[in-house]
Amino acid sequence: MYDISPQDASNFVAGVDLAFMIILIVSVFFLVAITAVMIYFIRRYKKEKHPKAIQNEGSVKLELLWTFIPLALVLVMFYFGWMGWKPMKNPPEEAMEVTAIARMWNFRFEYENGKLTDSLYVPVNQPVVLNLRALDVLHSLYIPAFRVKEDMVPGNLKKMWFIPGQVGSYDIFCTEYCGLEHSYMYTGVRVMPEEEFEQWLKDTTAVAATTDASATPADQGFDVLTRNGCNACHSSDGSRLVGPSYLGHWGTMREVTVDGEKTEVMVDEEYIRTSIYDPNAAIVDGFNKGLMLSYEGLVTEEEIELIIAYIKSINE
Ligand code: HEC
Ligand SMILES: [Cu+2]
Repeated sequence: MYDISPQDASNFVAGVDLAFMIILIVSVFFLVAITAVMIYFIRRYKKEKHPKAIQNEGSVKLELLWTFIPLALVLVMFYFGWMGWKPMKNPPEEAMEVTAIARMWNFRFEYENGKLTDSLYVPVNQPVVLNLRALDVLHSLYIPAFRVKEDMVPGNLKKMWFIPGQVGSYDIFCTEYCGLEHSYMYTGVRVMPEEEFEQWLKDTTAVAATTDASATPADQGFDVLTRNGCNACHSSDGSRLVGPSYLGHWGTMREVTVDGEKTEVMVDEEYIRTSIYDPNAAIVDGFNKGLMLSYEGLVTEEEIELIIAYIKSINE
């Protein structure tokens, strides 16, 4: 068991809030004090009351006072800031590891047993380390309730850790501007009692179960697209987003660039499959290379069948 104040959402709340309070109190004190002295001087030294200006040559005592008092104050702020921050850099050995993967514009969480989810699930009162991976551009993972935030940098594995203190649901935001749909890049963290979490973690059918098996293949296909965040870049109504719409091209010839050369390809099952697993092999005319990343290992062959069923269904 870890020693977290019972009303705190994580082990870092106390340290961060204390540093915040101290800085806030110092700031408010000086706002009030400086404003008061300023008003006092305006009245005291106005022309009617003090008609002749005097030249002040300075005072060593005053100079020392207003050097050392602020120095002491900023050192106090530094001390509490440091004490709140330092434990964030030292995750305990026994912490459970989860990999957080960010891409334009969603988060994914991968557990040690291979389970993959789009919101974070963690057990209460157990340390959790998040390995932060960004696939395309800079993102930043922020859980305000836990007082933790860390940049996610492509090619640079950073870590974040915390001990959730209370069962409940909290927000996760991306706090690094990462393009068009940045403001929609949010999800949640669900803190569960330990037994419930163990149950949840073992149940690897849970992800598949979010798709209703009795739904038509086309509807299931749409679920797959939603779950993977494809709809941030592709519309179903013909409108142009970051990528081409799903509507209107099935069975037609597509103008693409392959290895720098323009050609035409037929939009069929094979083309859709390659577009998902190797998106930069053929770039659709008028769209940018390098924005869509491969979904190999994230979207299964069966899910691609469902996506194709969906694309066919809207193009009938
Ligand atoms: C970050 C934005 C982005 C995301 C997310 C994204 N795509 Fe794309 N996609 C693009 C862009 C841009 C293109 C056009 C350039 C190219 O051909 O690579 C494209 C092309 C495609 C094509 C070829 C379309 C055509 O009209 O010829 C298909 C199919 C496709 N994406 C499917 C998907 C699926 C399925 C997902 C989710 C699993 C997905 N995309 C996620 C940006 C994205
Ligand atoms: Cu982002």
